[in-house]
Amino acid sequence: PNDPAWWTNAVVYQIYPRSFADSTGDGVGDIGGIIEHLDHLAELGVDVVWLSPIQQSPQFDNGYDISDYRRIDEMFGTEEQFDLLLQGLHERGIRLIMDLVVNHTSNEYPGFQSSRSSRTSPKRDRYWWRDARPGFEPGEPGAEPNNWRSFFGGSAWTFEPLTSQYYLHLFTPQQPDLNWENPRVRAKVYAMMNWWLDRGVDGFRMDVINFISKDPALPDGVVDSSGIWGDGSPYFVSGPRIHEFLQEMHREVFGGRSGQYLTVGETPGATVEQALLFTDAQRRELDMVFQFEHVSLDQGAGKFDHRPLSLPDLKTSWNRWQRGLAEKGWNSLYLNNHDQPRVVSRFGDDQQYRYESATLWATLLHLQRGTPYIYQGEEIGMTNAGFTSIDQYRDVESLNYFAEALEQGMDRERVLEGLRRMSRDNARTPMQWTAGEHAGFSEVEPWIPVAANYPAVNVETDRAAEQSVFGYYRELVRLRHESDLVSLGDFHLLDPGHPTLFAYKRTLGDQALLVLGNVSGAELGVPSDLEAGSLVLGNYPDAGDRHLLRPWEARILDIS
Ligand code: TEU
Repeated sequence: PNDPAWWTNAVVYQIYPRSFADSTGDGVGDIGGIIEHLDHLAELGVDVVWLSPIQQSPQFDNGYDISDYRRIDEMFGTEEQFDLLLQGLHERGIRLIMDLVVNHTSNEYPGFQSSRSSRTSPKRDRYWWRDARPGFEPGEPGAEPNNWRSFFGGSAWTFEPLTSQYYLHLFTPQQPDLNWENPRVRAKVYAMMNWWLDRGVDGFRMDVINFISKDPALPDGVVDSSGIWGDGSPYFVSGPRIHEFLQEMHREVFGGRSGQYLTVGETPGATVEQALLFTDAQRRELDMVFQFEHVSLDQGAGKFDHRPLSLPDLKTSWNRWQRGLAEKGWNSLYLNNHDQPRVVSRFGDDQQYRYESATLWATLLHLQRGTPYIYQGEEIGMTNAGFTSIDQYRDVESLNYFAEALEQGMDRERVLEGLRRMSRDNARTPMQWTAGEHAGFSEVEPWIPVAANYPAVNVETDRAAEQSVFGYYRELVRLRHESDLVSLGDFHLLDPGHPTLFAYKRTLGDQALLVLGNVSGAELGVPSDLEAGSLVLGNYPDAGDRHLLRPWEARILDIS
């Protein structure tokens, strides 16, 4: 049928469970805490919850290292509580998608323990094992099978003395990569996915799913500035068999089902062309993908090497993705998640114009064509952590970077500045519910410090305020639900070169909306050809002067 899919006017809310709400008093968020706040999600109006991993894990990468795919980790609660959560969401008309982490498992996953135990283990080939590089002694520096670097620092290979071979891990050594060339690996993943769908969940967010197909020759990458490590990404980003595997997964898991599901692939490094192949509905691969172009524009040599965002670069990038997936395929729309610093601090003004800049970026994102994702805390304008000491950080990526950068002689203050801006912990501080102790997240000291501004920035205070970020997000969600122009209209970027004006149109038949954003803390004159229209929604208390945009002002105008 040509009816647009149900998710074309849906909004997804991401919960990072360990930082959402603690109901057991151990300082870590849990399922009971989520159940206590289901009405918060229903009042926001979201249609889907994406839940970051809650399966059994030793937590080297906060649950993205799974040791039992069919068991809830007791730190998050019981199997019964999970079923209560699912029921509580479904009762409110909200779907639940799980985080599918199948590029790698935990090193404590029984299958890996068997695989590593001997070269003749029946499960040896479920992971990537290789001999030392020819001419090198096993275990000696430089003997790694190739020069790929892990995303979290160091080599992507770890030597296992037990069998005198190395195993591949694109992330931590506790996250060995699964060998998807092995049909048994694929069959086990599909069986596990079917098990979760049979339990009643509504789909999956798929962790680095475009990394699962590697070039089996595992060639060296081009050596990077380190002079030691190579960039292996040409050999595992959207690799040789990725579309074959995704189409097989779709057949084996969703093919025989009639329900309304959602699959969203996290595809770092994916281009518009590749995303078209991933999300063209005729190809039966994925419904949509998370791409990383717009969240790389403020990065120099590496993630922690900051360069100021150029707005024209962002407009160009978003326009490329809007136009590229206009006819076929579908965009995910996000600026925040558990891996990204908070946008109000990153691209806005989290001091003087926190409300205005948070709601401006929300407008510019939510009025595009695609499915918007709201990350916990974004709906009240939560800011970066503001950490000043390395002792406050928890994220393995940040801690490894700190150690490595200091070892390479980088200035400590500069390294801390890089973390202050870009650490993933900026998104992982406890959800700020009230102005009370520990921001109402927990009765005890949380696993990671609460951001210092919680007395002013919290759900209770925000929802009682004249200018409520939550209230504004609720209007954006309502607009998407009520307007097919917002969900399905064409996207037309205006004035691409303007350094601080972000303006675009949406058109559908004889309907048209004009979105204006002043991405700056200074007043901005509105070009005369953009002054018309009746205000649909704005982030200032009054309509203001149509010739002028106030600092961080957003205006949605009906120009039909
Ligand atoms: O993220 C993959 C990924 O691309 C990020 O690690 C990104 O490269 C990095 O955060 C940039 O700083 C997924 C999960 O979202 C992330 O939390 C996990 O750490 C990672 O995969 C491994 O599972």
